[in-house]
Amino acid sequence: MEQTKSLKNEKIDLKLGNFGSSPATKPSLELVDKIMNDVGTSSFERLSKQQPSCWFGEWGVCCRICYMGPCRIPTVRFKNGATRGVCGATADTIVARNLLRETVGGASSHAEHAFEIAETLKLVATGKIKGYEIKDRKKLLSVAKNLQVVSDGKTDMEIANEIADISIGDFNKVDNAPMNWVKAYAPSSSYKHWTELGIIPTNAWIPIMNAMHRTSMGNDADVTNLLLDDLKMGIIDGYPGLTMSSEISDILFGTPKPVSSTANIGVLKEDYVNLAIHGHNPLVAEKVLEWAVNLNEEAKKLGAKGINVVGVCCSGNEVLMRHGVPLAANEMQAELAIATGALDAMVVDFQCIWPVLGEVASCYHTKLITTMPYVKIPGALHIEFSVERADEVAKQIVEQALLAYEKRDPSRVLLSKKTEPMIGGFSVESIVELLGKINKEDPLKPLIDSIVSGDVYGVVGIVGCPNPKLRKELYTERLINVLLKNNVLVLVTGCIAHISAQEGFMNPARVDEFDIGEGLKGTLKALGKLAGLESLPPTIHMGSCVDNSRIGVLVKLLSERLNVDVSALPVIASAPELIAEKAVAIGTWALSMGLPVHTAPELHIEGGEQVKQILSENLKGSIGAETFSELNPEAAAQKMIDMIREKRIALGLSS
Ligand code: NFS
Ligand code: SF4
Repeated sequence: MEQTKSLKNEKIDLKLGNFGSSPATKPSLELVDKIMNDVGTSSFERLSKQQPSCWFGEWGVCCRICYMGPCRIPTVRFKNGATRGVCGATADTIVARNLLRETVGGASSHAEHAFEIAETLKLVATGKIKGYEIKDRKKLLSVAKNLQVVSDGKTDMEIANEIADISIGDFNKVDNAPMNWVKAYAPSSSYKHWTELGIIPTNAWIPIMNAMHRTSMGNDADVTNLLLDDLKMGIIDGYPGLTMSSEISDILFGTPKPVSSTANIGVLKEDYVNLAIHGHNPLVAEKVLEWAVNLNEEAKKLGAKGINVVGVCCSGNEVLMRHGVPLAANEMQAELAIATGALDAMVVDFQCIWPVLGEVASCYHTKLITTMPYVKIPGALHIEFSVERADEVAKQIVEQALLAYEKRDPSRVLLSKKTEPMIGGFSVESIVELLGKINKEDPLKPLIDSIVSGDVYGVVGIVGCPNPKLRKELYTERLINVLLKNNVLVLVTGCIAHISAQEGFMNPARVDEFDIGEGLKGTLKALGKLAGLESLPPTIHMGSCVDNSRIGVLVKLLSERLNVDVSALPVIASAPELIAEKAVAIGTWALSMGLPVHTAPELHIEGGEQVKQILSENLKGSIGAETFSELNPEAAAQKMIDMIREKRIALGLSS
């Protein structure tokens, strides 16, 4: 018995990160063993088989954009070998081109997400589709105001139609006027810097085309020129990407308000039909949720207690924020949710959906359902979604979950009953409303006062993904711990929000349990009381990855209210377990706004001396911000605290 236990512990050590370290999450570690037994693969196993990873790629000095190559530049690290590619490209040119292409990948993802939602608003406004409607009139009017659409004397549909036209126009207009969404939502100091640098985009599609063009063989070799375009791509990610997605989603589905829910794999229930929503598109997620409610009685006819919808990744965050749907799994845990043997269906749309899910699902009774014409996965059932056929498709998806439930094999189920209570749903509107209870005329003042007094020493937005390379050491949890201890207010989104919730950082009842600085703890408790809670949670969940736009709006409000440059604010952005190109693009947007950006792992720029110099030093002179990487979470937190201190001193605040 003793021996088994110690063996088990050894195994756990290796795999600890997959479900966090809290007592609530530990039982789920067994799922890593289960997936290895049942399927023969897991994220850690696949990562280990990729070792040692290729340092040329890691340092960004591998170029394969033409067939004279692939070329790689060993001399950035060793004495001998090539200093240039066949075409003469230097390490710096290769690194800068690769970085820009990464950012394009991210910006394209967010731009297409936004475009699909803007198109849907157009169809709603012109009465061409039935399944969606304008749910949040207040938000409609506020977006109209921001975009300078006159609403007086117009119907909601007319206003929505104009918003949709301006939004779609920002993609396909060919004049030289700045994009409307950038003008409307950029902080004024950032906008000024971008004007000086000449990087304000006039359209979303042309710069994406241009960036792919200029980074192809035999074009832009000038590192500064390439990096300026990288910043422009960040701006595209931020506005006709993130901001447009969140703002129009709020119009169609409602602006989030604080909502309680639960997190962890234990949110799957043995006696229910379990249906997971995975991906990023609220157009799909909202409809599936609606039909799960509609068909709940059908589940009872099968002997289940009902249909239990749970969230994975950012689709999970979308439906958590607006409906309190529990958070089952982050990106990396999606395969483990299937390995419970209790998940009847997983519906996916786009982004962060690992191809392995098809293979994993085929080892169980789980139906993996793809919905996007451009995201098909071997082993999945494809039911193509369109907003015109949304109801019909969502109904079919839920029916698939019901059919699969009947095939569930109880002998193959491994479920933990442990869940972690959480509060999410913090939109800027809900934060302002809460602060307005202290100061109605000037709602931002209480937050500013707390920053001035040092109760809130600074703010760090921790965003992005769970990277198996850093999950094992619980990088995110350790980073958050140090920041909280030092009175830093932590805002979270994306899969970091999943990690945070699983660890208990979103449970107000645990605010005394964590080692949180007295000033911050007092502020969280005082604000929590006003919200009718015992405290605000230690970390504030602001939504999915596109909802980083909400952090952007908050930054805009603060910098304009204080009339200081964004770069002067004691605010930092961090992507502590960076995976996706989207996270690179979000970081680039934050950087372009003037926020210092921390990443781990390091961006693929180590091989480009000049690129590193510009990103970590020279940009401070123009936009006032820099990137930095730190692989030790405690050291990273300390670096952030030091940066915040410098900014506080420059603002004349207590250090
Ligand atoms: Ni963001 Fe959301 Fe998660 Fe990373 Fe992927 S789901 S968009 S990229 S992995 S946080
Ligand atoms: Fe090599 Fe130049 Fe071709 Fe890149 S573009 S693969 S560096 S020859």
